[in-house]
Amino acid sequence: TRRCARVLQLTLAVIKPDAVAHPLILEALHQKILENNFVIVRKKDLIWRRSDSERFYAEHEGRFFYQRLVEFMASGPMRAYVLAREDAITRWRELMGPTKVYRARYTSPSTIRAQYGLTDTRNTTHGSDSEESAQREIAFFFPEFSIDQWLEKEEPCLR
Ligand code: RTP
Ligand code: MG
Repeated sequence: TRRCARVLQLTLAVIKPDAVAHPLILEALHQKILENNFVIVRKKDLIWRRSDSERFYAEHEGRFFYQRLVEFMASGPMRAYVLAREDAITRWRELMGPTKVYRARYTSPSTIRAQYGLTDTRNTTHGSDSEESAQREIAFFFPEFSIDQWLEKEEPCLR
């Protein structure tokens, strides 16, 4: 095995339908990913069926925002990325900012959600919140992608 120049971590980042709908916002978010030294491991544009949405957000079933969340996430095209970086999970969530847009605008105005978010549901982006959810979510969006194969072929320094 090679010496590791840096230890990488994978995360799943999703650009939600509200942001994909606006070409300038979509491009700005893509640039932000590159500027922040993420390696784009995989990228895919897709549209969810309602049943995909319900499966992905099953843990939120019963919350007051569940219906509008699953409806919104199946309402139009999204873009999903597998991203690699040191501390990818935390770094992407820092760039997104707080879930609630009003809070984002108040406490962290330079974040993605503060700049482009519309509401707490239509808040531009999603990011995995732990290594366990990153694994699950990468498999959900990219069932054909094998982390182990990628590791062997391309990047032996993953954490
Ligand atoms: P996620 O679970 O997607 O990683 O997002 P998160 O931790 O930033 O936010 P969480 O509070 O867990 O919310 C899960 C999803 O529901 C949407 N949401 N809508 N009041 C609302 O309309 C509302 N509250 C939360 C969020 O946009 C997030 O995708
Ligand atoms: Mg959450």
